[in-house]
Amino acid sequence: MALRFEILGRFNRARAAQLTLPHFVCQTPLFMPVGTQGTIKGLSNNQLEDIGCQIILGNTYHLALRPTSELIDEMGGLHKFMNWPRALLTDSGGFQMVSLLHLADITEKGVTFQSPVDGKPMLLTPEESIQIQNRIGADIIMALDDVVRTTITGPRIEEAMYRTLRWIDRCIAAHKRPHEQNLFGIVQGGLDPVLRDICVRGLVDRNLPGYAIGGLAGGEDKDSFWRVVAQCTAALPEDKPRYVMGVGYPLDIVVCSALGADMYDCVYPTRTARFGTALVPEGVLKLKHKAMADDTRPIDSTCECMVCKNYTRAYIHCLVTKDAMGSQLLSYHNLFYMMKLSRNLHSSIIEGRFPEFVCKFLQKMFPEGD
Ligand code: PRF
Ligand code: ZN
Repeated sequence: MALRFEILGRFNRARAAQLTLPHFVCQTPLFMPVGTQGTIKGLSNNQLEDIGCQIILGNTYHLALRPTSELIDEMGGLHKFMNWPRALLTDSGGFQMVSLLHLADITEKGVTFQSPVDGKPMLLTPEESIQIQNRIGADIIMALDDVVRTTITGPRIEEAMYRTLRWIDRCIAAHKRPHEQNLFGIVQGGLDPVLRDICVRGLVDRNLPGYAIGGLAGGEDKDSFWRVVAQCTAALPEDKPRYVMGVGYPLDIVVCSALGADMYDCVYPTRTARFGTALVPEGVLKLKHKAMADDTRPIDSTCECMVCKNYTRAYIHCLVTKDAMGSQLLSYHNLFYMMKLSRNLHSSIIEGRFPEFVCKFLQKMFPEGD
């Protein structure tokens, strides 16, 4: 195991912890921005550090295609290659292939897909995914899982859950750097509590350094989503980090943290920035809206970020459709918002004022009469 997870405070099921990884000491609850090609689109590493990013996510699938894991290995690993001194996490690649390339086909061997480079069929096995992630060298690496949409039903959900359990053993056997990199297992099982329970137990038996809750945030209703998170967090070990994959929206992060989850990742804050949307305590602010054209206020007058200190809504409105700087400034603000939310969750849990924080958060987002 290459991590330490110390719980510093609790409020009912919510926890605030210190997660010590090989490259950085992180505070949880924690949001991890997603950088596909070894960068968060439009932001420099210095800016990410200024914002308070503690760990960023890279995708095995993208990095393996370009620049390739062999090259990253030759360059001394991804930390060195991209000059990022803090923590990194890589996802195993299967989910990206299935969600990006609808042609991906999953068999017991692994995930088969057509290479977007030359169109040739390629196979990503659990062993290969781990080998690639060992070369990339992230602090946390993810097991290859069989992910199916939560909105489908029938035997395919069960098949994917049992396959995920069979693949975890192949991942563990293939992992060559357990003292430098932490392999997290991923709980699958769709919305079925019996399948989720079998999967959690199976993974916990393997005594992994951390666990992820996968297969969610794929279009299921909120009630089902939160129920699965609640069930999994209740069954996972207290003393290990719990990561809800592909989440999300600020409200979901607050709810999942109340349910005992610790880590999150999502493209939403940066993707929505590129569409001209800012995250604010009231919800979202659409900078493309014509009402912004002569609005001299900052995006959010309560935000202390570099963008809100220096630029008006009118200026960002003007940039947003014409210049990459518009989406860069919005990405900066949105990630600052997510990091501030993570820090507020952490400190309010430790200081015993988590309920007050959640009430204020909800009151701002859903004011009376709206
Ligand atoms: N598995 C993996 N990556 C993921 C997910 C998953 O289930 C999700 C949730 N749909 C996001 N990213 N490996
Ligand atoms: Zn701001």
